[in-house]
Amino acid sequence: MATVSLIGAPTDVGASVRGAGMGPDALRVAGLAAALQAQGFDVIDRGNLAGPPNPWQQPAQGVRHLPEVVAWNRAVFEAVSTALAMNHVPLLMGGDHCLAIGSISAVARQCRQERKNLRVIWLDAHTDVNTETISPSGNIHGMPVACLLGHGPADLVGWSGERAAIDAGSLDFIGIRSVDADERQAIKQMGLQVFDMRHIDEHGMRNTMTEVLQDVDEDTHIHVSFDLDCLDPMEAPGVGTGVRGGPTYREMQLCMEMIADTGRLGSLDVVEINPALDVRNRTAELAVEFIQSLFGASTLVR
Ligand code: Z70
Ligand code: MN
Ligand code: MN
Ligand code: MN
Repeated sequence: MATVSLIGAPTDVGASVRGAGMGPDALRVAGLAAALQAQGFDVIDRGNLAGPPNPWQQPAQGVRHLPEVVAWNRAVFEAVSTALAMNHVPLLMGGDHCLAIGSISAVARQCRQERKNLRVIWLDAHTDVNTETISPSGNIHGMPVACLLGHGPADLVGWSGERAAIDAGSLDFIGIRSVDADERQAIKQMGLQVFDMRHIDEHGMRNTMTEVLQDVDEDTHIHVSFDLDCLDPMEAPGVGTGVRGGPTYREMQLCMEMIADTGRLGSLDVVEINPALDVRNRTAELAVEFIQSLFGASTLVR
């Protein structure tokens, strides 16, 4: 059985609402390590990374807290690289979604070295493909996808060793229902594959995931970047920017189970849990349930 490396990154420097910095401890309190251990995994909790506090400033040149976001991502990049070098499955506990820049850059670099095909599955209400020139907010948690595709603030681009850590064709968005006006243009220009809520409504989660996973082969490393605001806020109230109309509990379980069935999950981000807005840690507990499914737990023996 694989070893899972839990990496806490307690920060909200990329977010518009304070509180996501408490996410790692919310996941610990919800029993994440014990849940994975019960499934037979070795789990090492690496504790929390260190980084600068949130200065709570206004955006400058289109971005908020750029030096702080760089510092946190540097720590994430190093920790994820270390876990991958040991052949562990890194599980990044955010923190806000800006941390996917460091996490996925490290994964992309490792995949290139091992000649593996990286596939990124981005579970989110938002596409996070803004840049400093088009972002309406300046919040960097709305920009990680752009940075990973080689667009965005220079300090956050190129970390994997190539300008683009991933190409548009190896990234799939699931659950999308909030896209800013200029972001829509960027999605078209970059040729991104968006399985939005309309697609899930019309085709169902099963057909959607069959399409997403069709070209996964033995040499594929799947990275899941799981923003908890992908879920409907009725289910997951503990997020900073909830958007009505997300996948149901059952749909999200099926999504996780179908990814698990490929046997190719190699790394994971769990981000945007905001305990300050949650109800009795419900969102972190929900996250633990979905992570269990993603790691191959199944309700019945089949
Ligand atoms: C908006 C922006 C965002 C997460 C909100 C929101 C982005 N598109 N991302 N919550 N996780 O400000 O760029
Ligand atoms: Mn996000
Ligand atoms: Mn989001
Ligand atoms: Mn695709």
